[in-house]
Amino acid sequence: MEKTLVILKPCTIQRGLIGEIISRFEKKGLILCGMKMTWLTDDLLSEHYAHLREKSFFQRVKDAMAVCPVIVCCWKGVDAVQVVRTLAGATNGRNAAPGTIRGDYSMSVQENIVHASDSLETAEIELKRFFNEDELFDYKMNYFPSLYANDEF
Ligand code: IDP
Ligand code: MG
Repeated sequence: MEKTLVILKPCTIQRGLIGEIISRFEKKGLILCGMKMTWLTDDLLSEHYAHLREKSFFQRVKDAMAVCPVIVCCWKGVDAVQVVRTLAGATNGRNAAPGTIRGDYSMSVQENIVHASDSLETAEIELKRFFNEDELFDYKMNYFPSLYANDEF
């Protein structure tokens, strides 16, 4: 089963949407393996957003991520990386489909509620970036037979 990283961005904390957004992932059937509040540093954000370093908005995106603490979560499930990206929706909240998190809660390309890892390789790197090994947990969920068929996991 895959594990993926989600960050509830400062805009989500400021707008009082923490419970709503976590609830989306939980209701979908993803399993929470770790969660903590942390205040991200500019150095960590430079690493995390390295793929945007040539963009004019690089510093602004990093500053927006450091307005207040964020909540980092690890979610587990079959195809969890793609499932979470689909739930998150398109980067620009104004274009994101209704029913997706960004489509339902965001009017912005920058203030778009969540970060979600974009591939399995990225997820592995990003989980190591934000969590120590002893902050992630594997445990049994009793509702598994209601969530998946035997041959799905
Ligand atoms: P993603 O979050 O959908 O994976 P990325 O292209 O990886 O999108 O960009 C990372 C984050 O940088 C976005 O979630 C958004 O907050 C911000 N961002 C991306 N493109 C723009 C832009 O054109 N203007 C302002 N912020 C942007
Ligand atoms: Mg991305």
